[in-house]
Formats: sequence, structure tokens, C-alpha cells
Amino acid sequence: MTLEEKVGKTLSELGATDTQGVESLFAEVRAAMESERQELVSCEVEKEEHGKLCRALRDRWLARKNGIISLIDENWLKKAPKELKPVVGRQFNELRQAAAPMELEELLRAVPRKITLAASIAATASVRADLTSDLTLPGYRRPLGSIHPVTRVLREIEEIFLGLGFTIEIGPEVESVYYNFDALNIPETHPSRDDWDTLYIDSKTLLRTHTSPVQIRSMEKYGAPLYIIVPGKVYRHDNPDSSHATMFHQIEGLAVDKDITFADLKGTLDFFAKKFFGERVRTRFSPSFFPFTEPSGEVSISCVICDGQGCRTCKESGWLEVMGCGMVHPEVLRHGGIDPEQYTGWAFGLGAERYAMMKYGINDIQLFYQSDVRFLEQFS
Ligand code: 2NL
Repeated sequence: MTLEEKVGKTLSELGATDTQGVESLFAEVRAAMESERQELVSCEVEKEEHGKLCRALRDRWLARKNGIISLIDENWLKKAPKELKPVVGRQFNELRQAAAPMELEELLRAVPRKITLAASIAATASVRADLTSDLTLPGYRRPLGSIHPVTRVLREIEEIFLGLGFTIEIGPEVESVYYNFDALNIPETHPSRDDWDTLYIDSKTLLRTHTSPVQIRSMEKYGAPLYIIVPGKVYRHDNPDSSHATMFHQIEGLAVDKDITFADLKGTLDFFAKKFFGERVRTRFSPSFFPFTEPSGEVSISCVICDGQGCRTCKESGWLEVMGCGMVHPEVLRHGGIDPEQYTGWAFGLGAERYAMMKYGINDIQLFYQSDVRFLEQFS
């Protein structure tokens, strides 16, 4: 019986009723295919004639209609009894993989001179029978992504401070209660320490509520003088709405050196605000309170929408609050291992989402976390 006749029959008609029978049948087919390919490789004919023979061989085996592989699929695999299906399936896949390079050989012989690299790969492909990709097809087009608006803001702020000689420090998001609260002079009675405001892992471990712990760690690690900014994720036990999220991004800054004064703080933060929001912007410092700074302040900028005239965005005040700041509390320097008799410092903290909202006119913080491409692609 010829091969063509065999692939026209079912396995049971051929008497292949068990694993061994199926395997030897497939081995016979593979051997036939190999010898036909070998014959073609070693035959000496004109290039054009050779191309024709390659194409004929490819069609004989791989043609979708009436090719040997297709017929095996139809008559052997599809009609195999249920218990033999896995064996036949496996054998069939091996055969199909071994046959795939013929597709490539045929294609490449049609245009051999133009794609020498591909031709040399094809030579390898005929050895490596598992290479099934058609290397002559154009590549996949993948749409270009864009930088997340919060990431953009973080990078922009980082750039400004890097330009002033600050360096970037990062640290753990899972923190100890000591670094997150005690070292920062935040008393046991402070509302932010309450279970209802903070996400605890156990009584001594939590998700950090600000990036300040990293600044304590950096003081311990490097001592003074120290000029750092600390970007990162922070967490609050809060109900999400258009201006609150359980996770957001903070950047804090810290400058510790000899003779650092409130004038350094004002000068640096005014410079920063003008670089980030534009040279027209004016800053306003007003008194505030944080346990880790003394004195403490709030920085506002003249409204970027109405230039200080009063509008909906600034609630008719002409000012937008953009960060908290202050002179580092001596107790906090001490916790960082720095002598407050010798060194002083200033610090600030800001929320990156709020900056992105102001800069791009976004009115809902939740948009940052929904991964909606229609929103994100506007920031490319
Ligand atoms: C805010 C206020 C602030 C700091 C953060 C800080 C850190 C150390 C020592 C002293 Cl280690 N201060 N950070 C200071 C003032 C304000 O953040 O409203 N953030 C969103």
C-alpha cells in the first residue's frame, strides 16, 4: 500500500489498534518524509528546478487540502477511537513540527539572494525541526505605552531636587511602628496612630502612613550633612472618594546641615514651586502644626487657574495649598542619631496625586488607579 493510500484510510482499517501500532505507523510516515527531503537536498538540478521541487514537496505534505498531514489529521486523528486519541494527538503534533521547516525551505528558496541572514537561519531550521516560526513575516506591532501621570510628576519633582544636589532614597512600605510613629515624635495619643486610620499588620508592624520613616533610616545610615528626597507609596485606612485613596504617593524632602535656617526652607521651596508650576507662581507660608517639625508651616501657591484672582478651584481664595513643611524637631534629629546642638534641618512632605490633579486638571483621584487606557493614553 502506498503512503497516499494509507492516509486515505482510518487507523482501524489499517489495523493500528493500540499504542504500538500507532507509533510504528507514524514512524513510517516520518521516515518517508525525511527520505523525501534528503533526496531533494542531495539531488543536483538547476536552481529553478530545485525551487519547483521544493514547492512540490511542500504541497505534497503541507497543502491544506489533500496534503498528507491534512489527510492524517482528517482520517487518523479525527476518526481515532477515544482511547487512542492522546497517543495519536502526540504523534501527530511531532509529525507536524517535523514537517514545518519545509514551509520555510520552500519560501526561502523562492528568494534566496535577498535574505542571506534568513537563509542561514533556514539552514539551521532544517536541522532544528522545532523552529516553526516564519521568519520572513513582518513583526507584531505593539502599541506604545505611556508614562503614568503620577510617575511623571514624581520624576519631574525628583529632577528638580536632583538639580539642587539632593539624592533619592527609598525604603520599605511595610514598616515598624517605631520608625513610622515613635521616632517621628508622634505621641501614642495622636489620631493617625488609631486602628481606624492606619493599616496594621500586627501591633508592631504597619503599612507606612508617610515616607518619613525612610528619612529616619537615612539619618541613621549616613548621618549629617544630608540632602535627600524620598518618593514612594503610603497607605491610610480611609474610605475612597474623589480626593481620598487608601494608597497614594508621597515625596518628602529633608535637608540637614550646620546653620540650616527657615530662610533655606523658604528659598528652596519657592524655587521648587516656580520650577514645577511656572515662574509666575508666588508662594505663601502660613503657620501649621506637625509633631515632627517645629515650627511647622503650610505652603500655598497662587492659584494656577486664576493666577490668584479667585475661582472655583481655589475656592475664591486665590491660593492652593501644596505641601506641609517645617524645621526638623530636635527630638526627631536625635532619633536619627544626629546631634541637634550641632545640626539643624528642614523638611517637607507633599502628595504626588494632588500635584498631578492640579497640573493636568483631573478632578477624581480614583482615575489614577483604574488602569483605563482612555485616561492613561492622554499622558503620552
Ligand atoms: C504633609 C506634611 C510633612 C515632613 C512631612 C519630616 C520628616 C522627618 C522629619 C521632619 Cl524625618 N519632617 N517630614 C515635615 C513636614 C510636613 O508632610 O502634608 N504631607 C502630605
